[in-house]
Amino acid sequence: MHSPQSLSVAAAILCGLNNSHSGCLAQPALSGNPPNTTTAGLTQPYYPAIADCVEYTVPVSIVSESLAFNYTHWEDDYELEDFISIATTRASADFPSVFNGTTTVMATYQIAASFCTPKKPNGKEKNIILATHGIGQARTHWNSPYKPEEYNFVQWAVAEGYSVWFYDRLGNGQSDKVSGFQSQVNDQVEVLRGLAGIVRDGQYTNGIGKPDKLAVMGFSFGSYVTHHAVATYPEIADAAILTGIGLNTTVGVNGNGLLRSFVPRIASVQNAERFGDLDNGYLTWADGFSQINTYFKAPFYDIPTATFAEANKNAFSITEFLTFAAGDLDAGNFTGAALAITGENDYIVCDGYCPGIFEEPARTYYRNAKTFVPYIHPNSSHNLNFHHNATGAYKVITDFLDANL
Ligand SMILES: *[C@@H]1O[C@H](CO)[C@@H](O)[C@H](O)[C@H]1NC(C)=O
Ligand SMILES: *[C@@H]1O[C@H](CO)[C@@H](O)[C@H](O)[C@H]1NC(C)=O
Ligand SMILES: *[C@@H]1O[C@H](CO)[C@@H](O)[C@H](O)[C@H]1NC(C)=O
Ligand SMILES: *[C@@H]1O[C@H](CO)[C@@H](O)[C@H](O)[C@H]1NC(C)=O
Ligand SMILES: *[C@@H]1O[C@H](CO)[C@@H](O)[C@H](O)[C@H]1NC(C)=O
Ligand SMILES: *[C@@H]1O[C@H](CO)[C@@H](O)[C@H](O)[C@H]1NC(C)=O
Ligand SMILES: CC(=O)N[C@H]1CO[C@H](CO)[C@@H](O)[C@@H]1O
Repeated sequence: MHSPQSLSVAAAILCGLNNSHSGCLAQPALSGNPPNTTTAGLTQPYYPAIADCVEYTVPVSIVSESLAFNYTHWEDDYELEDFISIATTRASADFPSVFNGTTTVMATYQIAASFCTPKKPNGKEKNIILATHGIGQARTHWNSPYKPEEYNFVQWAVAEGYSVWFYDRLGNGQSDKVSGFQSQVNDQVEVLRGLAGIVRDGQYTNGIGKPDKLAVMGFSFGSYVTHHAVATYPEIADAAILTGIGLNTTVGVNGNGLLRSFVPRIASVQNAERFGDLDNGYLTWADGFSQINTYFKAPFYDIPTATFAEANKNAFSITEFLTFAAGDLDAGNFTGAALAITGENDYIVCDGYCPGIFEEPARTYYRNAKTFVPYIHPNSSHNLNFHHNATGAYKVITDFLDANL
């Protein structure tokens, strides 16, 4: 059910880091492969040399019951800080919900996407992974130009024979922008449902045609979008890969703690050049250290990697942050295969330590899945994609698909 969150459970979420905040560490030079300049005309900074990649702008029409944000829109960071102090005080139970009712959103959005297939197909390329990024980086989360041998999921998956379809979420990257006081999980579930249908129909699949199998995959906020989507529309995919997710929201997600460790600021004020086209509902953490606090665990990451993540961060909307768990949770009608994987020390979804709280209620939610695997990846916090041994996590994912698609 799409239950509104009250301010006091202002939970938090996800991924991303980076900002071009001038006070941050200098951006590292890219290492590993240089951008493949033969992809001239494409907009992404890098594509794996082993892949054939194309970019699309895909119109997606949705009808969504969107929660109505019922709090004064802040004009500046002073007003934002007042909102945060009210949202996190122990007296916040006396404060009315920030959401009041729903509005029906009927819209067609332009979604920017990339699709990569193996140059040397081996039969698995008709198994397509449809990936939804989190809070932080847009679709470069999956296709990092920075040390791609270590941090690029698309490169790994294509080497394993899979095709990957990945897109900028609404409000991110090159996709359409909507108000940061509206953009939220319910709308994005409908976007994913639309995209899954389009890909299943073999549209925008660059000669691959209709996929044999479709796996939906997410990171962080994108994993909640993916989870709610398969819970509500279980037929959309054959498998669900949820990275950086935790479904034990009572013990695992510390909403007040997250709102505080994110240290939110109005994004357009922090960096007008990058975020000036976003309204004041779009926020970003104060600096690279806030990102590290929330997404990374020492000594399992390198500072230049976190700096890269900060320099490439996108803003997130307040309504995304407050609604991440507000979709359908019970995936009891999903009969495909599901993998939930996150870092052992995930600060965001496990309050810093996953053992003991990761399996339930996730296993109950996925009780009718063909298989459900809860996997705790060692030596990592939330952003497992940019920790040492990210490829160890990638191997868990593609081994899971090999065994279960
Ligand atoms: C770049 O991509 C092209 C075409 O996809 C490929 O032929 C070429 O080998 C790649 N170059 C590098 C440097 O990876
Ligand atoms: C909150 O909702 C009420 C009733 O719909 C409306 O009158 C009021 O203007 C809303 N306040 C804000 C700040 O959105
Ligand atoms: C919604 O707004 C109306 C009108 O301002 C108010 O009476 C009601 O209590 C609000 N509901 C919530 C859940 O805040
Ligand atoms: C499963 O689907 C049925 C039929 O649409 C529906 O009535 C039921 O509520 C669904 N169960 C869950 C757990 O979503
Ligand atoms: C969350 O994990 C705790 C600790 O294992 C467990 O007691 C609790 O039942 C879990 N919550 C749910 C909703 O399953
Ligand atoms: C790397 O990740 C894999 C998969 O989680 C794990 O089995 C292995 O122990 C990890 N290695 C290190 C050094 O953390
Ligand atoms: C340095 C360190 O903490 N390494 C750990 C990585 O994860 C494995 C498996 O959990 C541990 O045994 C190591 O101690």
